[in-house]
Amino acid sequence: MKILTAEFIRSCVGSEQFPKGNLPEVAFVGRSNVGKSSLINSLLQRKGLAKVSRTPGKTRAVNVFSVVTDDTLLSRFLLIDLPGYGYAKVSKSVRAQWAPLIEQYLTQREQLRTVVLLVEGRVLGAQDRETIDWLSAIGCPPLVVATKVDKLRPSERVSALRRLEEGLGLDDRAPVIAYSSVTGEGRDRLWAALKQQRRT
Ligand SMILES: Nc1nc2c(ncn2[C@@H]2O[C@H](COP(=O)(O)OP(=O)(O)O)[C@@H](O)[C@H]2O)c(=O)[nH]1
Ligand SMILES: [Mg+2]
Repeated sequence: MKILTAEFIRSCVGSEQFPKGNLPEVAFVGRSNVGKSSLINSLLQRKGLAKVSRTPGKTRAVNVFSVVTDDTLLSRFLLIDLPGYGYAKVSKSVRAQWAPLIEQYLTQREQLRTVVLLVEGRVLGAQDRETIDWLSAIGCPPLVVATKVDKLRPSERVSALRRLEEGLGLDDRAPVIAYSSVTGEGRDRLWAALKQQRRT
């Protein structure tokens, strides 16, 4: 699978700025600092495309990228980088502004093909299960990706991922995809899942 083009289109701070047209969309959600920007860069093989920020919670907009691949199953789509949620460092009033934007995006888009939820491979976040339940309830059951799996010791890896799947209530039909933006592990599996998956 070759990425022919991958480019930033725009940052949306209001729903009226969401893209027009009918290209399929793949949206990425996750807690701030979970490794979302790194994963997007790794997936698209473009180093600085999505900013990798050391300050958690900086991106509050819905960022739209346009992607063209050489694969007919997913040749042209929009990659949507949704703002991270759950920052301690962002004030309540700011949070109140952008949380509805995520919800508007997820509930309004007919073009939305897949929602990818990123969780940390090492730790089961308190909110992760709730987020899956919420996404499922609004009609967007997510594809779940465990990030930063290079940080798992080989001896703990299998049990850690199993614990994660159990904690998230995932079953064998929808196992977590183990990903590392450092080693590139999981990239092929994630692409395969994205090509396959269609929201029902
Ligand atoms: N070891 C390791 N660190 C990662 C990985 N992905 C991201 N990071 C680090 O985690 C931090 C947050 O990454 P970033 O992509 O900005 O997360 P975002 O806030 O979710 O967009 C940065 O310091 C990254 O270098 C990974 O796969 N492995
Ligand atoms: Mg980021």
